[in-house]
Amino acid sequence: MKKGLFITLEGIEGVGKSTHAVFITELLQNNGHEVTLTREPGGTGTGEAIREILLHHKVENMADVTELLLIFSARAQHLDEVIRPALAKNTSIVCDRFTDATYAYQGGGRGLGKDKVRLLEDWVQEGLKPDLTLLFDAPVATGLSRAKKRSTADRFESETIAFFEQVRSTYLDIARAEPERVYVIDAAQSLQQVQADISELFKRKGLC
Ligand code: Z5A
Repeated sequence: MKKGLFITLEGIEGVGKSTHAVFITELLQNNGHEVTLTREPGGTGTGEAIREILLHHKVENMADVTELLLIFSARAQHLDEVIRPALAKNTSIVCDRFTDATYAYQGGGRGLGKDKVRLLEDWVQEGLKPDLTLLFDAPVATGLSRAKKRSTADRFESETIAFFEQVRSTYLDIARAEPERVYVIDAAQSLQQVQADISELFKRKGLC
């Protein structure tokens, strides 16, 4: 039986995470892996209810710390109900966003800094980290224009360009700090080229 891997997909809005999550899940399944595709915030009944609160426009004046704690509440449930049980059965997880998003959005974008995020990460994850993270990187204008074409803006998507620039630059800092885990994929390329790059990376890593 193949070992279950914890794979996360990251990047600003509209860079193709959800599209590539399906592609990666199928790529792994076609190569004999059992895979659960999931997302954050969400992935469980409790997590999806928290997601509604986090993304909903009607929620006004949410304090940044409240947002951070809600995200980790959803994550605690996700780890307990989905991620840890799957990995224990050697089922791989493909997760559309995880804790790097918290460093990027709450730590960077909201300006809460790394330390509060790290404190919660250590407590809730007890050392569990993704085996592999794909950071889909594209200029903010590219991501936002793709996201706008697809749906109306949620509470995060209504943020300023400066917010998303900070999110993007925090993500790139993480990739520089952890090159053995985080692979940056140029998401400004065509869909076909991005997927060719993913396949090439997975081949190099012996995953397909
Ligand atoms: N959030 C947070 O603040 N802190 C956290 O810790 C976590 C999350 C976990 C919800 O995330 C929000 O939660 C998110 C951050 C916050 N902020 N927002 N907004 P989400 O992942 O559900 O939402 P999202 O980032 O907005 O996802 P998205 O808009 O669905 O983007 P995407 O998944 O990266 O892209 P996509 O849906 O696959 O593609 C968008 C469109 O572009 C679609 O029509 C594609 O066909 C097209 N596309 C994709 N790639 C290409 C290429 N290469 N060429 C041309 N067209 C393309």
